[in-house]
Amino acid sequence: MRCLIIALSLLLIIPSTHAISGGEVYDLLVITHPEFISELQDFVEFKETRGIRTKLVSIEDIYDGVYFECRGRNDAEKIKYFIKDAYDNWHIRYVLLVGSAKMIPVRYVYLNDFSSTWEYERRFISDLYYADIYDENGNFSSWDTNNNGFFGEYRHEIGDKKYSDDIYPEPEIAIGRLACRNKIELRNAINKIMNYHGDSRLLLIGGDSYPNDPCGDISEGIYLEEAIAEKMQGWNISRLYPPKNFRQISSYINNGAGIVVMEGAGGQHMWATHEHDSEKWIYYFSWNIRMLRNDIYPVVVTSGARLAKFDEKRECFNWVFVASRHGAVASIGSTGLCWTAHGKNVTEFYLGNLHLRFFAEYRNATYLGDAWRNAIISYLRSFHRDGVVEKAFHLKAAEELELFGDPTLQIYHVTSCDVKNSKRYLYVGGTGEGNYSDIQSAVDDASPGDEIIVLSGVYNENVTIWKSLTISGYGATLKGHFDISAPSTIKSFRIEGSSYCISCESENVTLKDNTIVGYYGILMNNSEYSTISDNTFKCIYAVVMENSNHVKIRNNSIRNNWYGIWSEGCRFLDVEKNNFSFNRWYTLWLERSDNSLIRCNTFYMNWYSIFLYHSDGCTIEKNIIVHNEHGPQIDFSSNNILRMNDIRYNEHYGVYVDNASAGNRIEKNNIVDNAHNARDDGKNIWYNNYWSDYIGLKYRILGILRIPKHISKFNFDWCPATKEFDVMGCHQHYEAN
Ligand SMILES: [Ca+2]
Ligand SMILES: [Ca+2]
Ligand SMILES: [Ca+2]
Repeated sequence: MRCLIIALSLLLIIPSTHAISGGEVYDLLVITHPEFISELQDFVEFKETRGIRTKLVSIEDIYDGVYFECRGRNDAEKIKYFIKDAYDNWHIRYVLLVGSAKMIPVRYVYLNDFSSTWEYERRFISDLYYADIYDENGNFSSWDTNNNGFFGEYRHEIGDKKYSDDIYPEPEIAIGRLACRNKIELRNAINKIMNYHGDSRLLLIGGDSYPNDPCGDISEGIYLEEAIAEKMQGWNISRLYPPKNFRQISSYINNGAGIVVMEGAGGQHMWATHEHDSEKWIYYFSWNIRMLRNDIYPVVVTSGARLAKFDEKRECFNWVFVASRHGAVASIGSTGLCWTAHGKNVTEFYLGNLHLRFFAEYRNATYLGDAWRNAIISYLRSFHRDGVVEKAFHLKAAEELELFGDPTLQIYHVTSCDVKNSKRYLYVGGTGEGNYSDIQSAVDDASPGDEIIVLSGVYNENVTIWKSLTISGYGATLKGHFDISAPSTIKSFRIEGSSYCISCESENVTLKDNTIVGYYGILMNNSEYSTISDNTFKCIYAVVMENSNHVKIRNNSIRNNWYGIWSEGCRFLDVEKNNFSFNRWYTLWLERSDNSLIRCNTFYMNWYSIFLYHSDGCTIEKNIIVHNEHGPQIDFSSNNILRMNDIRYNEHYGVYVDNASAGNRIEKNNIVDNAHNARDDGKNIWYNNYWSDYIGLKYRILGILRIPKHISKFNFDWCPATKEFDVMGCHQHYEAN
């Protein structure tokens, strides 16, 4: 608003020959059909509260000369003169027309675009007419310089003669239209404008507009939208390339978007595109728009023939977006045939180029109408006005660009907060436009926070990740390794490393859903607060970790390795719900790894199961430790708790504590049918365990008398349990998950 006020005050300094001394000043002029005057009161008040000085005028007042002398040969020209007077006297910068083509006259232009006969378009609507007030010489821009009653002529054929008006339609103001046919449509449109908040999500919908094009054989919609995405960095971008069907488009819009771009083909009431080089159409119809249920109202930008043509009975696609209850707050599309270039020229010429400029301006504009106006100005100034066909197409692209909506709609700009939360998706593999062929190139190009989608295939490379990314495999195998030095996520890969698969030297790394095959699986160093979950390992060493506190290791399948988890100097580990089985040497080795929690894991048929070495203050509970060579072993480790575990059928000791360990508390475990159930060479506390070899089970009276259970060498469980403990709860829960 500050910018606008400055601009207006500059205008006030410039002496105007038409200025009424002490006169009114407005930002926005609303020209309405009289039927809507009362409906628009709320809207005018709303605009005023937003700092937009608004003047509401009915076309009858214009024709009756209530404010300014009524001039003009026809109604459209009368309105245009009025806008000129309002611009000169009230210093308006924006105009909103309220009424359908029948209610507020439209200007048809007669531009011959030299297209083939069957699609020849003799005339089309241009609301730009009302916005181009002055010509290049500072005179009223009539758009009928040959004064024959036809406007915007360009090689217009009458009989065997061709007529042209000499116009250069650079707009002085921004204009939008609410092409309402009734009060319901107006109410819907106004409600959305008044409840508009904006959103940082940008939805790009497109495919191949011209299959088998001769200019690169690309998917034009995608190519253009990726160029738009470049201009909209920081936005949270979703891509439907191409959409599967109308349902998918609707569900994405219902999900919420701040801007929706649909680059494709069209036919007034329907938009369509193709898969790459496919002739089959994928449609989206005006009745699909009417079924939308979104609460976040986007600005919709379309390409496609006559999607903004609003002078027929048949529904106008772009207008339905704004007129329906949900849908869009505003839309921009073409009232005519909508020329876009083939192949890679799509971004260079015509509407595609104009769209790019629109988004470039969008980023800098305060109000939506400014983006529309500035894009047209920048576009008209850029092209060479030589060449008959080119000129026709260029002029037409600008003249047919229709904004349905409030030109003073405040543009939503992404903030640093959005930028932080936004992410782009980069694709590796597959056949999509712009996809990378290797993962490292995508990593190099990505920005922190982006996600890299790696499609199915085998990738022979070593990938270095030094920024915060999510890298997701979809059927992808990496033959090589990931080196991670920033908080990142690697998920759903198969990784076959020649020496190791993943090395982490960063905190907050997440490694999830991977299949990891190598000599070393994961090497972690100084990776605090990282997570290793839901992976499958087939390695010599599955996980080797050093100096990494607070790491979560959950739900992994660690089977058929030599070493499972080897931890040195990692405190506060959280090892839960893993399946450790058939590992041939140390399965869970914790060395100097104090205060760790080992809970609800299964240890089955391993050589060593749990080994605490110089580790104090750990809790080992509710694990199932069966059929291993060795049950839990505690060496040089004190003050740990071993509780509620099921320790059964192990081939050596069920529980072994050496003479350098003290103060460990072993309670409420089931210690059943191990070769030797327990041995304690130190001074530890055994309490209330269930022992399969407790004599009190055989002679119940001894149990009732609480005869202690002797533990070799020098210790006793003073209160042995006579019933097994149920430790299965968390395991069942795990299975259910
Ligand atoms: Ca003319
Ligand atoms: Ca002009
Ligand atoms: Ca193509």
